[in-house]
Amino acid sequence: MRTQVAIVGAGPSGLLLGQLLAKAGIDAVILERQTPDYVLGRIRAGVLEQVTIDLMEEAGVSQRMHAEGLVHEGFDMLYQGQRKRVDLSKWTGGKKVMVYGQTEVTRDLMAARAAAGLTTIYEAANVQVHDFDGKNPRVTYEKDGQSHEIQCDFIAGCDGFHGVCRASAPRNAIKEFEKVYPFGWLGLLSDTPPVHHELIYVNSPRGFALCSQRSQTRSRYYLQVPLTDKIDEWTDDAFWQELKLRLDPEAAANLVTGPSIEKSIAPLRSFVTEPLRFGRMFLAGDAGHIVPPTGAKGLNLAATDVKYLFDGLVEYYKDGSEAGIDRYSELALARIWRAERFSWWFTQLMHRFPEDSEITQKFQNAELDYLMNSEAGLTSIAENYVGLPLDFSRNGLLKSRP
Ligand code: FAS
Ligand code: PHB
Repeated sequence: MRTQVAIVGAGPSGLLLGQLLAKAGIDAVILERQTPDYVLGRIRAGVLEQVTIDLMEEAGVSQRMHAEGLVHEGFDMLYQGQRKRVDLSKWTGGKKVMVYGQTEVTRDLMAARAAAGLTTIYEAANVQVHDFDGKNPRVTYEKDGQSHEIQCDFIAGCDGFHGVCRASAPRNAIKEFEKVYPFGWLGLLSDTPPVHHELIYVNSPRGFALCSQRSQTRSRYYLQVPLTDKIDEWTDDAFWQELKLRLDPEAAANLVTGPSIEKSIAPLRSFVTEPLRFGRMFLAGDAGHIVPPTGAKGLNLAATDVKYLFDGLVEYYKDGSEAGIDRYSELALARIWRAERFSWWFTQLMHRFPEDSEITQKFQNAELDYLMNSEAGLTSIAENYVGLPLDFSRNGLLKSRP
């Protein structure tokens, strides 16, 4: 088989790239090692930045998102028993975010790809990437007991943190930066109405908590837990009891509990690969970087990588110019590092660390008190949370409000 772009991974990165390429008339085949149901069953991100919303529109898959997504103009920060609102729209000149689960984003992209009759090979085993240092890269895989080969112009490594593409990059050509956090997030999904109409980020002496949502009738909650915790140790009752202990009295009283429909513990890490290009193979999304989910950046960073890569590939195929693909890694990494910094900073501010002493809680409360009562502080949080503009200039002054 031959295609122009072989995409490894049918998560949001691979599917969004495939959809954008298809709309631009560029042929792509997607290889995915799992089944569609397995991919949809992974409960992950919940908040879309404006840039991601715009990309869903550009990809022609935004109809259900606009119909069912929840537009949010702010969120609450709960610390020292007090809840303060970050008015995103006020501090960014009207920008907002959309609460719409990654599962739904993936479902919309899968449906569009299937409806267009585009090739996605699920349950592709032993995917391997070859000859990407030359002009004729290849991808091989096994399916139904047969070995297959795809010849292509480019390989897009959209295969996540544990994928094969980054692992196949020459070790002397890659540098990896990593910080692993000494705790995890225990997430619970329930068909219960959200405790509040907006998200609540909690810094409590007992640990971080987050009250999020998927719809008016489906909620997503997180608790910071030790890395040694096992999911079987957490009954639903234990989860709800601990969440109430971390919330303020009003939220604790309003919390509607119910049976979990999904419960999992995710580790937290900051991770970046440099560069994101190896000859004719590019890394995009979690294949190239990971952020702690505190800043709701993971899915959104994946989307902006895809946009930068897509624009470069269009320039190559339409104008015969390699300038866009040559610039991809540098352009994407500039935005990635700013999101990594925000996600790290927000995680440090909101979580309990094993080495913390009482003074650290005092520092965190003082920083939160300053930020929540400072125009500069609120603007800084808001402009990072809604997402930096795609064309932000690393040298120019970032203007958040007109
Ligand atoms: P993905 O990992 O989603 O997709 C990669 C795909 O490649 C997978 O389907 C995988 O099966 C496939 N693959 C891997 N190896 C392969 C191979 N060798 N051959 C073929 N296919 C292969 N982000 C947020 O913004 N907010 C959150 O709350 C949040 N929570 C998260 C919780 C968890 C447990 C995890 C792991 C991530 C979370 N994230 C969150 C980040 C997450 O949303 C990612 O940013 C997002 O899934 C990135 O999408 P992809 O880059 O497509 O990677
Ligand atoms: C979620 O709804 O899953 C979510 C929302 C905001 C975050 C992290 C996760 O910062």
